[in-house]
Amino acid sequence: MKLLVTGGAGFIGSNFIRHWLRENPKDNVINLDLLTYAGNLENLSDVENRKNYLFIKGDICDTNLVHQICKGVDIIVNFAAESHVDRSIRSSEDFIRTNVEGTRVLLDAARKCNIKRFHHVSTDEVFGELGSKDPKFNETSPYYPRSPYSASKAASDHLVRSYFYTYKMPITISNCSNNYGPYQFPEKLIPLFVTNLLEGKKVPVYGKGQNIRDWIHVDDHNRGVEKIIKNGLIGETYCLGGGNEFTNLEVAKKILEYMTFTEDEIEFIKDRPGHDHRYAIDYSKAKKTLDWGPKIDFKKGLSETIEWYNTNPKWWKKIKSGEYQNYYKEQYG
Ligand code: NAD
Ligand code: TDX
Repeated sequence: MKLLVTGGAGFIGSNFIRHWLRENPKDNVINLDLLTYAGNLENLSDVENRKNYLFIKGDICDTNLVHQICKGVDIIVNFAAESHVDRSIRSSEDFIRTNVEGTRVLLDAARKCNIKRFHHVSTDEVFGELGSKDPKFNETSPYYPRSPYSASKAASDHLVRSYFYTYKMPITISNCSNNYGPYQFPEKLIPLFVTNLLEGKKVPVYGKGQNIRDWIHVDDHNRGVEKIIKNGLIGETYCLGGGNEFTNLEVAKKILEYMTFTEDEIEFIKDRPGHDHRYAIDYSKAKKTLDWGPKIDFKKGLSETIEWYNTNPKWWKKIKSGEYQNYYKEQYG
């Protein structure tokens, strides 16, 4: 099989490529990534010399490039996106461009090249927010995105689904909850809090810290994506979640406790505008039809993740200083 993975230099995409090459060592993987602020080739330094792995620096919005690369590809897995809610609040321009137009370019190229499977990686945020007692999101939940980020992801999901109905394109979609694990950019809650504490800084909790997220280890997510690609039914959507609902304050306290800090390190700051109260995923469809479920216990996954940041200060210190972008600038411009 020949896979085109987009956004493979980011957090989930790089962990996916590592996972796929481990589980499917004979497959060929092309990683197409624009290396925005979130893309980091150091995430893949352990696979970069493999003969069946090729990195191409490029934009998923570049029609000519994408059409060229797609020739001979069997499967496209689309991770490429602008992914941070707070950035989308500051400016939605790149979000619409990459998440919507980029997905459209990929879909048209996939159609022209008769791709066997187009898997689109999406988020639970497209469904909006839940109240504390609402039932969890599932595949039939109505779309109600409330941030520019989630609106752009919702638009991309709709486009992908429309190509199935209109052109019979062999698509699948996954909507996953909040990921954590190694190589996550330290703007997201868990790596930001852990690296701040390692640097002697406080952890900034938005509002009163009562918003709830459903945490899933990135390896569980990627195992789910692999199952969908291999066994998921064409045209179907699958919700993937971790079954780990915690308030942000609870997560902050777990991190502080593991790292032996006191709650004095918490700084409550101004809330995120339009801050979604709660996300939670009912993954029973994936469990029943794909025999998939999360395996990594949150306490264990969180402590291993904290240890990973603790033992890889070079990786995140370069990011926080901005130096990481020099790694590829000489090579790729
Ligand atoms: P990330 O921000 O860490 O990585 C995104 C990658 O996409 C980066 O390497 C970046 O360089 C690349 N990219 C951005 N614009 C591009 C363009 N125009 N062309 C080519 N490459 C481009 O994101 P992530 O957290 O790894 O998320 C990956 C995907 O999973 C996204 O689609 C996101 O919406 C989805 N998702 C994320 C989470 C989460 O908790 N992080 C949860 C559910 C779904
Ligand atoms: O400094 C912070 N303080 C804080 O309280 C940050 C960065 C976040 N938060 C809160 C906001 C959220 O309630 O923590 C929660 C998690 O925030 P993020 O890590 O920014 O994630 P979230 O907004 O939930 O979105 C994430 O999950 C779904 C990813 O960034 C998305 O790409 C994914 O689709």
